[in-house]
Amino acid sequence: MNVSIVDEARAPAAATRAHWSVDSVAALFELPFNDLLHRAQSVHRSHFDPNEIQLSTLLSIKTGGCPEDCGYCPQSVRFDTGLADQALLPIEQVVAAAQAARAKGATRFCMGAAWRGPKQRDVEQVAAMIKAVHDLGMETCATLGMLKDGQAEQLGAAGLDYYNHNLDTAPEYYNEIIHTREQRDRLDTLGRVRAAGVHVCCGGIVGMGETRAQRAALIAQLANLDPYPESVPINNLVAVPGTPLADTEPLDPLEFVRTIACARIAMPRARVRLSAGRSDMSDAVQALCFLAGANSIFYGDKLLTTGNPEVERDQHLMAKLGLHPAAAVPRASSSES
Ligand code: SAM
Ligand code: DTB
Ligand code: SF4
Repeated sequence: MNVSIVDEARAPAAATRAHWSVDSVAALFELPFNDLLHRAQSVHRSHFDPNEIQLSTLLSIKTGGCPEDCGYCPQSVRFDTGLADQALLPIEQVVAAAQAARAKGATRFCMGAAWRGPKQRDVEQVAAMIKAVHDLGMETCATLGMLKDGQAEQLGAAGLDYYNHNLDTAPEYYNEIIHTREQRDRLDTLGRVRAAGVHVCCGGIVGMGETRAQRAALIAQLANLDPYPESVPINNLVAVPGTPLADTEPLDPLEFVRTIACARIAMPRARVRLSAGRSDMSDAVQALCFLAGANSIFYGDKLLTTGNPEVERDQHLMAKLGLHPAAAVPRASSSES
């Protein structure tokens, strides 16, 4: 199979179209590990400072009780995970968390809500939070579920830089994991975000029992979005007791590194984020992910409801690897798109 630089050479200067067939991504996965990492690091270096890392802090602004049935998620009302529900936080608490994240060096603050999608009243309340976080000089991100017409515009007008909405897994595996909405619904929301001029943050989860071919299909699908997302979170499943995926066999860490490398090659200018699952990763595996082209992490002691490496551990890791944090780039003057 041809794994030359053909696809990459067709990638235009901006983050616009370069078609990736599933076979061409699958062929990347099959490369000898050193060849794959060399290629990914070469692509990475031609678009980014290889020692720069972007730091995003997450906050769950509304927790649990979600009507959806995403098989990986501890926040679905359908699974008994022992999680305590929490209504939408008051804006003061959100701003205090953003200030604390900024003080620790985060430049992007991502607010997540366990909704199928926000109601109009929710959009108004979250818009006020976005404006307040934006006014702190941080990049803003929100992940609130499916959006209706006009909602992305409202969030964008409040100062939203990124909207996170993941494709999660390959189209042919999707219905094994989620039954309450289609991948098409997700693509529609992503279209609304794009049309509103808000940056797209879209990735997926690996380690959910999918095949390598399905991991390749997920990366190809993300890369073929036109344009591809500015920000691509690659999550390793956090297997939470009580969820249908609780007993899933963990993914080989080197296969996770390969997935990062393929994402970097297929989406050369995207911020590829080494996302959920870092708590169980050694420093050595994380270093390989950075070598493979990951240049962003979730930074802070918690993800939404599960753990993340402590800030001190991450600071130590960054110092050991000589990684320095990226500066905040507000949407109007972003160089990521
Ligand atoms: N409710 C909104 C939605 O689903 O669009 C926003 C919040 S949801 C928790 C955001 C994303 O977190 C999901 O799309 C999924 O990719 C990721 N996620 C959730 N639970 C996870 C887990 N246990 N392991 C890894 N990633 C997870
Ligand atoms: C994303 O891709 N991963 C983050 C963020 N976007 C919202 C969420 C990970 C959640 C992991 C499980 C939890 O902590 O609830
Ligand atoms: Fe709800 Fe989002 Fe969890 Fe799915 S991933 S159950 S939509 S909170």
